[in-house]
Amino acid sequence: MNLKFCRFDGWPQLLMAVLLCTVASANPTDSTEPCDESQFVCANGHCINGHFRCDNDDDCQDGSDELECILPGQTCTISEFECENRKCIRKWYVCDFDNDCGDGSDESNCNYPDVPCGEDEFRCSNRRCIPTLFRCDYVDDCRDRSDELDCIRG
Ligand SMILES: [Ca+2]
Ligand SMILES: [Ca+2]
Ligand SMILES: [Ca+2]
Repeated sequence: MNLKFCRFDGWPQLLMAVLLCTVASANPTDSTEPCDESQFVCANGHCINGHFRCDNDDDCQDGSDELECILPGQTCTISEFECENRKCIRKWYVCDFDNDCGDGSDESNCNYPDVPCGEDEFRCSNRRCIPTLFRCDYVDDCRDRSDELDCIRG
């Protein structure tokens, strides 16, 4: 039997290296401890002192401790839009043709892309396009009732 390979000096070291690497890479997950109650859990899993949250300093190093912060004098979080009536709505509800604020302030000052309505669509006063079939069906599909105006009801 040829044991030449087993006696090759490189093999034990290589094996050790593989073993060590395996152990080392398994370790971080094993040693992750939950943050304690006074700490803030960053999106990247780091624990930071709760006092460092929303202090305008990126302590998590992924910015997550500075997200959703309510700034002094502001009632909405930074991911929200503050309506003129002080209501807070999600930012993506701004300029989506829906009056989410209730006072229309999320739909004012909008630069709507000037997409023409399709052939079978009706252009609402608020520029939303709805299927022509929805016109005069007693449902406010435009959300500004313009599809229910000037209807000849029989
Ligand atoms: Ca911070
Ligand atoms: Ca809206
Ligand atoms: Ca309708």
